[in-house]
Amino acid sequence: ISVKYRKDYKPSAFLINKVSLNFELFDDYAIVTARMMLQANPAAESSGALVLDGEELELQGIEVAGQKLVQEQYEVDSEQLTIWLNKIDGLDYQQASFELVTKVKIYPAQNTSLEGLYLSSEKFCTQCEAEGFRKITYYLDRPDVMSTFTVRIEAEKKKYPHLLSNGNQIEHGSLANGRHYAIWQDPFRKPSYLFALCAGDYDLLEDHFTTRSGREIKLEIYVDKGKLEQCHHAMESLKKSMAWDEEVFGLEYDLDIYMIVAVGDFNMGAMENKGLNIFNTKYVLAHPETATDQDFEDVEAVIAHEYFHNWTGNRVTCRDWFQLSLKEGLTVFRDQQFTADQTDHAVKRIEDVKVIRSHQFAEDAGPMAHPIRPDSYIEMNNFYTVTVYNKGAEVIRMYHTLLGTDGFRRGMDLYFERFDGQAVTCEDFVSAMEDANDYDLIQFRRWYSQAGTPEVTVTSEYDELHKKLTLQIGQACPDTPGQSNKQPFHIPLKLGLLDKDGNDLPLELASNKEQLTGDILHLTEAEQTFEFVGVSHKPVLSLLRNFSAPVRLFYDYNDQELAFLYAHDKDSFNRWEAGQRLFARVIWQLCAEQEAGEPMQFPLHLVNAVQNLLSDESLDGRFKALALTLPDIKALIEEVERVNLDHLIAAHDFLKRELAKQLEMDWLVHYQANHHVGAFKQDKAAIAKRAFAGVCLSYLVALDKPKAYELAVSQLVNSNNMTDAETALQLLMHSNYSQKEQIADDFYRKWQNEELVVNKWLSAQATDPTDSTIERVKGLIEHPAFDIKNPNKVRSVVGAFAGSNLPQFHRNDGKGYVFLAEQIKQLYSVNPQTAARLTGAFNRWKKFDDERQRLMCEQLQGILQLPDLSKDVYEIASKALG
Ligand code: B3K
Ligand code: ZN
Repeated sequence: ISVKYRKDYKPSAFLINKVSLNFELFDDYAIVTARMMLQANPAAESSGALVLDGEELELQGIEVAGQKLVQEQYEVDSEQLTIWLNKIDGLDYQQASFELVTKVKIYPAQNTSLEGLYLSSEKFCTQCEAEGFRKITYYLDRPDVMSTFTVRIEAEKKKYPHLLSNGNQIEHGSLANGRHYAIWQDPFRKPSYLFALCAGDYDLLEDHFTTRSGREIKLEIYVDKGKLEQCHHAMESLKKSMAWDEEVFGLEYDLDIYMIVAVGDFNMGAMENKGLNIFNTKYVLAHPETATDQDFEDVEAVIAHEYFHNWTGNRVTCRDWFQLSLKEGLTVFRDQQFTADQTDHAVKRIEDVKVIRSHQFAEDAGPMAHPIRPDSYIEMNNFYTVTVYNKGAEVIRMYHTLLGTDGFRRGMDLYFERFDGQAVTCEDFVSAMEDANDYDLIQFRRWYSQAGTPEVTVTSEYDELHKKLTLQIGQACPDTPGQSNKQPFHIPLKLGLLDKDGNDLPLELASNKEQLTGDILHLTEAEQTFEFVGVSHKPVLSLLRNFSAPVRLFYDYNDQELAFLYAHDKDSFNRWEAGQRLFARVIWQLCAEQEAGEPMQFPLHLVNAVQNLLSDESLDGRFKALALTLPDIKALIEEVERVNLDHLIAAHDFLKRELAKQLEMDWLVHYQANHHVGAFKQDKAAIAKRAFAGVCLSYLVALDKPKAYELAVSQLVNSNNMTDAETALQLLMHSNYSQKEQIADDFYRKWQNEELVVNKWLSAQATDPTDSTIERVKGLIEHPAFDIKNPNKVRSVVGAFAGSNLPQFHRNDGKGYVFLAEQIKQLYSVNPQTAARLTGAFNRWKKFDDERQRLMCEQLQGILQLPDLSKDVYEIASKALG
C-alpha cells in the first residue's frame, strides 16, 4: 500500500496531443483500441520509459510508430504498462511526436466498482474521476495531461440505439449484423477524468438554450424508459444555471450541445464530464408525487453544480488531485450562491452551515482531518470529502467576504484570463485573487495548508463612562494528525452591536482602523484587542454573522442575550444561531442534571422565546422551520470532548417532548394554518408552508398521543405530494405509533415501482430510533427492494442507519456496530468506494464511552483483518485506529 504526497509532484514525462478511442461494445465484453499522438514533455526530464496507467485490462496488442511491439520492448503489471522506447528501432521520441496504438479487452458487465466502464440496467456508462480511466485503456491518467478526444462507439443497434460521448457527433451509420456506430469529437483539450461514454436505449427530453451572444445550444436529458415526465425540473434547472452563470460570472457555455444521462447505479451524485454529464437518477428525476421540495432543490443544485464545472473544473482544471478543492470548493460556492438566489439567502446559508457543523467539524476533529488541499493520500477517492468540498467552499466564501462581490468577480475574471485551457493549482487561484485586487493574501493561504477547525474566543467589556467596548479575541487551532502548533489564520469576523431595540450601532475602532472594514473585523493574531468607541450604551453582541468563517466561536452569552438575538438580530443567520445556542444550553443542562442523578427540569423561559418566534408573521416559513428545529445531535457531540450519548439522547428527546407539551395548542394552530389540502402548488409560499407545517407536525407527533398520530396518518394517506407524505411517513416510523408496520407495508405497496421512493421507505425504517430497528434493518437487507450492488440502496439502508440513527447504531450491546461491519465485509470487494464511505461511520469512536470505544475498535480491527482488503477501506479503517 503506497502513500502519495503532494510534495512529490513532477510534470509528466510525456504529453498526449490527441487521442482517438474505438469502443466495440458487446453484452459481455468490450474491445477498446486507443490511438494517441505522444510527445516528450519539454518541461520534464526525459526518459526512455513511457509508463502508462492501466488496471484490470487484458492487453491484446501494442504498436509504436507503426511497429508491433515484442515482449522485450514492454512490461505489464497490475497497475502499469511500461514501454521501453529506447528499445524501439528508429524511434527518436525526444525529437518528434510518435503514435502509440493499444488494444485491450475489458468486462463492463462484471464491473461492480462503478468506476471505469460499466453496465447499469443494460446501459453502458462510465465514471472516470478520479482515476477510473485507467480501467478503460492504458493512458497517462492524470489531470495535467490534456488532450483532444475523438471517440468511435459501435454496438448492437436495437439494444443500444443511443451512442454518446463528449463533444459533437460528427458521424454515425449502420454496420453489418445489426450493429451501428457513432463518432464524437470534443474540440476542447481535456484530462482523461472528464471522458464519458454512454450507450443504451433511453427516453430523451430535448430543449435548447440561447446564450447571450446568440448561440443556440441543444440540451438533452437521457433517462430510463418511462421517466420522461420526471425530467422537466432538471431541464428547467439547467436553463436557469446557464443563465445565472452568464449573468453573475459572465460565463457562457462553449459547445453546441449539452447532454445529461441519468443512471440508477452511481457512486456519488453526478459527474461533470465535458458536454456529457452523468447523473445519479436521484439528482435528475423529480415529480411532486415522487420527490420532495428538498429533492427538487437538490436536483436544481446538483444540475447547477455540474454545469458550473464547465468553467471551474473543465476549462480550468486541476494540476494534480491534491488541488481538488480548486474546482470543488469553488464550484460548491458557486452552486450555493445560485441556490440562494433561487430560494432564500438566509435559509440556504443555515442549511450549508448545518452541514459544516454536523459533518465537516467532525471530520476536521477526527482521524481523517486534512487541509482543504491535502498533503497525502492512499486512495484519492477517499478525499472527496466535506472538507475539500464544503470547507473549501467556505474558504472561497471568505474571499468573497474580504474582497466584496466586485473584487471577487475581478479575481475570477483574472483567473480565467490567465489559466483558461490549463491545469493549475490552488496557489494559482490565490494569486489571481491577490493580483486582481492588489490584496495581500499571504496569511490567508494558511487555510489551504492547515487542517482543523479554528477556535475563536471572545470576551467583552463595556466602559459606560467612556462609551467604549473592548473585545479581547483569541484564536487557536487544535492539533490534527501530522500537524501541530498551527499559525494564526486570517479570519474575517463579521459582527454587529445591537442596541436595546435590536438596531445595529455604528462600528468604529479607536485605533488600528485597518482591522475593521465595514462590519468585518480582521483577526490575524493569536490574541488581539479591539476597542470600539462611541458605543452609546451596552450592546448585545452579534458575532460571526452569516457564519463569516468556518470556526467555532466561544462567547459567554447569557439566556437573555440569546433570547434577544433570537427575537431581534437583523442577521437572520445569527437569529437562527441564537436559538440553536439557547436550545443547546438547555440540552447540556439537562445532561448535567442526569449526571447528577436529578430529574430533568424544563426551563420555562424557553416557552416565551419559542412562542414569539412561532407567531412572528414577518418570518419566512422555511426560516421558522429551521429556527424551531433542535440542534442536530451530531453537531452537539462535536461541542464536547467526550459524550454520554444516552444522556444526550434522553435530553434531546425530553426537550422536544416538553416543547411539544408546553406549546401543544400553538403547534396545532400553526399546523392547521399551514398544512394545505387541495390543489398542489410549488411556489415559494407553498414550499415555506409545507416546511413550517412539517416541523409543527413533528412536535405534535412527539406528544405520543392518538390524536397526533391521526393527523400524521391523515397527512400521509391524503397527501398529493411526496413532501407531505415523506414527512408523515418518517414521523410515524420513528414514533411509538402502534400501527407503523401497517403504514410501512401500505407505503411500499403503493410505491414499489418507484425506485427513488422505495429508497425513502428504506431509510425511514433504517433511521427509526426505537429498539426493534436493528432486526428490521437486517430484514431490509434481505428484502427484494435491496441490492448491495446499488449504492443508493446501500446508502438508504446501511448509510442511513450508521449515519443518521445514533441511538440504534450506538446501541449498548454493540449490535449496530456488528451490523455495519458485516455490511462492509459484504461490500468491500464489490464496491470499494462505497464500502470506504460506510467505514467512516466509525471515525468518531473516541467521542464515546469506554465500552462503546472498545466495541467500535473491535469492529475496525476485524475490518483490517479482511482478506485482500481494498486500499479504500484500508485507508479509512487504519487511520481511524491511528
Ligand atoms: N467531480 C465529481 C465527483 C467525483 C468523485 C470521484 N470519486 C462530482 C462533482 O463534484 O461534481
Ligand atoms: Zn463538483
